[in-house]
Parts: sequence; C-alpha cells; structure tokens
Amino acid sequence: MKKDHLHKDTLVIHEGYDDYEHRGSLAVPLYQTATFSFETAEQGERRFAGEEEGHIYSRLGNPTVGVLEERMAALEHGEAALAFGSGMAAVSAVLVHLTKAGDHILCTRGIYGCTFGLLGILQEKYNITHDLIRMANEVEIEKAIKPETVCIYVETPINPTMELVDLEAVVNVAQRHGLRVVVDNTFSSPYLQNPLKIGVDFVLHSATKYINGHGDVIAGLLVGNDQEEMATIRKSTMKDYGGIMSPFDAWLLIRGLKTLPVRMDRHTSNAEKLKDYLKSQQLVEEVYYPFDVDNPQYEVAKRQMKAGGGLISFTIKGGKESAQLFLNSLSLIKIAVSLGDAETLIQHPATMTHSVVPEEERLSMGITDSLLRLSVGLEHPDDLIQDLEAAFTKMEAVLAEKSSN
Ligand code: LCS
Repeated sequence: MKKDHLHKDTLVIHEGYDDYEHRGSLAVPLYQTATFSFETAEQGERRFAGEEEGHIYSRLGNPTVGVLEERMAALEHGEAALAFGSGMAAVSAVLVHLTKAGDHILCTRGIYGCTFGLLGILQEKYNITHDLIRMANEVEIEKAIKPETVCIYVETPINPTMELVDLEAVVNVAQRHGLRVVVDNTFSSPYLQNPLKIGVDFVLHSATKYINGHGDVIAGLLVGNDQEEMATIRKSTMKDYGGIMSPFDAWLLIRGLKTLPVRMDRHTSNAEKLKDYLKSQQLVEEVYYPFDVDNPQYEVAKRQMKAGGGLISFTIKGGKESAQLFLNSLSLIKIAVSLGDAETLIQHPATMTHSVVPEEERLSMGITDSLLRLSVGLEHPDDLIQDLEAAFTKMEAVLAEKSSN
C-alpha cells in the first residue's frame, strides 16, 4: 500500500512495507540472497520475459532493497527510485543513461571531486564534454548551452563551498531548451529539499551520508519522476554496469532512514549554533551557511530548502598551514572526509575531497587553501564549541610564539 500522503516523519518509518505480508515482522526482513528460485521452468521464462511480477536475481531487484527504493521515491516526491552500491554509481548510471558520445553536460562550477573525475573519464573516453559554470541566473545558464548539450547537472548546496543554485532558474532554462536536469541532493537529504517538486528530472544521493546517518555504509540512490524511464535504467545502466546495493546495506539504510527527520533537525540546530560561534571568531574570515542573514543567497535558501542542514564551510586566516594546524588542534571533532554522521567531522577540501581537481579549477570553484568543511554531528553543541574554542586558543598560542621568534 502506498502511504505517500503521509508526513515525511511517518513515511521514513512506514512507506513501502506491510508487516502482514511478512508474517508480522515489524522490522523489514533481510533477504540476504543472490538469487530466487522459480516454481517451474515456465515461471522462470515468464519472469525473464517480464510477463510475471517477481524476483529473479538480486542485481535486478531484491525485496529488502525494494522497500528502501519505494520509501525514497515517496520521500523525494518521485515515481521510482533505484539503489546503488555508492553515490558515485548513482551519478555514473544517470549520466551514462542521459548521454551518448559527443554530447555536452552543463555543470555547476563546484561539484564533488569524484564527480569531477567521472566527467574527465567521460570526456577522455567518449568525447562527452562539459562546462562548469556558476549558474547565477537564467541568462548565464542560457548562454552556456551548446547544440550538443543534453543535460544540466547541479549540486546545491555545492560540496564544499555551500554555494546555492536557484533550481527554479535552472528548470526554467532546461524546459525552454528541452534539457534534462539532475540534482545531487546529498547535502540536504530529502527532508530539507525536494528538487523533483520544482520540476527537476532526477535527484540522486550519496546515501552514505544523511540517509544512512551512521557512517557504516557506502551507498547511493537515484529517484526519478518517470516510472518507465526508471525501469529502463534498471534494465540497462544499472543491471549491466552492475553497481547495485547489497541487501544488507539496504537493511542498514532502512534502519538509519527511520530517524532522518529527527537527526536533520538536530544537525541543523547544532549547525546554527556552531555557525554563530564561528562568525564571532577572530581567526575565521568567512562562514558559509545557507540559512544565515548575512548570506547573499539567503532568499534562494528559504525558497528551496526547509532549513540549512548540518554542513558549514569557513575560511581560516593563514592559508593551508593554519588550516592544518587548526585540524590538528581539535580532539572531539574528527579529521575525516564523508559527512552526515552522528560524529562531527572536519576536512580540508583542497588536500582531501577536492585534491583531484587541478589547482586553477579548484580555486575557480572557490576551494582555497584556507577553506574547511565542518559536518556538524549530533553531539551536545556546547561540547563541540568547547572543542573549537580549545583549538582556536592553541592556534593563537602557536601564532603568537611564531611572531615573537
Ligand atoms: N555527491 C556528493 C555531493 C558527495 O559529497 C559524494 C561523496 C558523492 C556524491 C559520492 O558518494 P559516495 O560514492 O562516496 O557514496 N562525498 C564525500 C565527501 O565529501 N567526503 O567523502 C566522500
């Protein structure tokens, strides 16, 4: 039974699952199986021919994974979802589905480092070219469209600069030019932003992050608003490239997803406190957070996001050396890539997540050596502020000693 008229807080717990169909098992059962037996040879034939519903082989679909897919489709206001073995597998599947050799992809100027890497592979091997642009307004987007452009690929907020892209503007241009739009919604999660509702064609997630929320799974999800097209992706780029999600990972994600609204509210309230604290610090130059009165994109944020979420970027005085000194001075906050976990994590994009991006390109994306990305976790905010405070104090002492020598 579809329950998609319910609130998200309820959907994350109930959508896509009926316990009475599973011997009353309250928890979604884990179908940890590679294959499914057929009662007869004819039944196998019918299933392969698509004449009978039912499972065949877990690369083509699995009941545990299916619950997660249905739940995600409802949460993103889509028609269908597909589960992948990583966020990058979801990115690859949708881009390979939408393009052919010689096509062109228009991308936001900032994107996750490995997505940038994938665009390089597509260009080198298949002459699928791309341009990275700011997408500040419709005119700028329109100007960058080429005869061979087939899709617009957007991250918003952008990893790691937290810049926003106005999705309404992107959709307006795309519709005028018959282009498809893909949005990487990893930073917001389906709880804070639903691009399909604005007219986007595909939404994807690194489910490794907020959807799981517990830092123990690598996974990806793709949601679309056309059931038939999603079935085509399942039968082609998903099945034949093969980057699917395991049933156990889907089971863990179903468990993690149940608390998504509760976690996102806490990530957000913690982030708001830390953002205000960082803004008051002498050693901090700039703080980037979508829901901030000083953010020039605050209006865009309010229009397309429910709240600011758990990620903050900020620049620290003194470049790479200071940035690394600051990281090394923290103790509760862990130095790690990834994001969206219960633990607060901090990383230095220039030398970590975005180190594959050539320097000139990286700087044009706004990823300077001074930029740090903080994924605010679920700890008590006062403890996190205390850890930041101790690191700033340590840093000031080191800088004072250096200047006196
Ligand atoms: N999209 C975004 C916006 C991401 O941040 C990531 C991973 C991916 C896609 C790829 O997802 P994965 O295959 O890792 O599940 N971002 C990472 C990051 O910022 N730090 O470590 C990984």
